[in-house]
Amino acid sequence: MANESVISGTDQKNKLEVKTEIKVEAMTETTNTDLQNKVEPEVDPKLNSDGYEEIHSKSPLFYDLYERKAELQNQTHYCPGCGHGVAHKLIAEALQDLGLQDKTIFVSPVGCSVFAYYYFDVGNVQVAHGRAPASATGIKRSCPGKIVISYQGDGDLAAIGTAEIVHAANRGEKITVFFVNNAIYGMTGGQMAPTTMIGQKSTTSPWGRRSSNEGFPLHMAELLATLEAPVYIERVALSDNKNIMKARRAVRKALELQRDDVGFTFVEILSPCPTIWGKDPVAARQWVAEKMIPTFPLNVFRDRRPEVPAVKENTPPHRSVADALEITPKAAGPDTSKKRSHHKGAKIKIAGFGGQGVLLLGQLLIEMGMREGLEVSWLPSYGPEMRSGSAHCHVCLSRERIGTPLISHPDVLVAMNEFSLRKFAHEVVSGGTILYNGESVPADFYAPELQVIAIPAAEIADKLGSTKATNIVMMGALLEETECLAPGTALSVLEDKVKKLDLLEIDRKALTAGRLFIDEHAHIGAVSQPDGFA
Ligand SMILES: Cc1ncc(C[n+]2csc(CCOP(=O)(O)OP(=O)(O)O)c2C)c(N)n1
Ligand code: SF4
Repeated sequence: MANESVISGTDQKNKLEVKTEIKVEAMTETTNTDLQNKVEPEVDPKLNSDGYEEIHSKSPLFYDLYERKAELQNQTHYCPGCGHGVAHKLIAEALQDLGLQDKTIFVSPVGCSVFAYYYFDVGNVQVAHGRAPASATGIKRSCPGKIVISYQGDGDLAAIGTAEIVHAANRGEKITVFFVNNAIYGMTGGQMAPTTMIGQKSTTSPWGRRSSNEGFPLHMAELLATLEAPVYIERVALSDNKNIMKARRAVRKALELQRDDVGFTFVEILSPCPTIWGKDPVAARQWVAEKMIPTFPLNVFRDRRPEVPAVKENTPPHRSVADALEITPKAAGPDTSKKRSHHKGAKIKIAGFGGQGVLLLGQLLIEMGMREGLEVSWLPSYGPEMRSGSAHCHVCLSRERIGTPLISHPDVLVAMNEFSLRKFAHEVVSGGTILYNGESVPADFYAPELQVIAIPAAEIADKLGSTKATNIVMMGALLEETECLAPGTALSVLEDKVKKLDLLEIDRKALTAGRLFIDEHAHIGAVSQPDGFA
């Protein structure tokens, strides 16, 4: 029985689904008896008139539904005939077959494949334009057991990200890079890419690329193959079924090498972009074969195991992060263990205007979290003005590893002004808390599912000697209300960080005053009622 497998994107329907056709040829021996008893062969209902079985399915590694626009959850955003869909399928199948799904972290680029995280049911990170190899480096070095994939277009990898890819390859980072080369910027409407071929028209080279003016196309596979470190570099093409099968093998091999911890692997995939090329999907594939392959020859440019250095290289001592930051010896304050024992972590957003100590409050909290042995993250966001412009930060304190420092739905909002209260209140989880720096919650502010506590922090700090301590009053209130960290830790952090003794004294009092305010007033008068009155 001959078994021929043909894989092609059924992008006519703009779906990622791939039609696999299996041709089944029955091997029969004809004998006289057969002829006498000639019976019409049974027609297998599964086969179509050409003798192929059509299978419409997608790899289980893809999400069942793509959580994108409500009306488009069964299909990808790629154009009909786009090579990204086929490349996605090859990667998904390889990860599935190699049993790597749960270990994989996929780094999506900027470009048409920016939404790859909607499709791959693996760990996903989306990064800035061209930076995927740098981000992948960080991820792989901090999680060496993971399979880290940097998936990039030619504008992303060979234009804005040239430095990142060259240096990641040169360092021999143990990541896999899939480089989808369609000789154009797809997402932004067809500008010339570094890989645009001589004579090829684009919106920025409407006369066709000229070597005298725009230079020659970059051959990234060949360029990277001049470096010492890479272990595997191959160029493949999605031009026809035979080449797609070769691409399939290359994708698999690159991932296997990463699984075996061998070194840097790179697969360049020549890929059709029918929309920008102005061709139908079939003609676009032909164009890959007839125009791209002669310019970018298919080849294995590197396939070797790294040589063991002749001289043993010095390995720097491995130190824990806490050790490197010199935070281990500093014990938390006296009552730390008591508080920590019921601490479940908190996601906090602190918002106000520049100059109110919004970002500093966040930094103090994560320093405290580190001292208490928690996982922490701090993500600041502010405008061009250093003072008076709006600023906020996301603070995550967790017993578990933090997936993202971005907090879309905080448990606690510390609103340092009314603008921030109104702007961010809707983000707070139902049942969450808002600590508002104000004498009372504005009369028309209504958030019945939240606990809103108004704290006259600026006034309290002013009475203590400096409005600069407003953020510390809020910190005291936060610690008392949520018990997210121990006040003793706060004191030890303040003692280390605040160098001016008079200010430290005010901060100490401010911390206590914030805590006392919660104890004495919060649950009596300062919490907003469903009718909106504090
Ligand atoms: C810093 C920055 N510069 C420019 C852009 C605009 N931009 C978005 S995608 C893109 C080109 C992507 O082309 P390519 O990497 O070839 O991917 P394709 O869309 O063809 O898959 C550009 C220039 C951006 N988003 N960010
Ligand atoms: S513009 Fe080109 S690369 Fe982008 S989705 Fe469409 S066909 Fe694919």
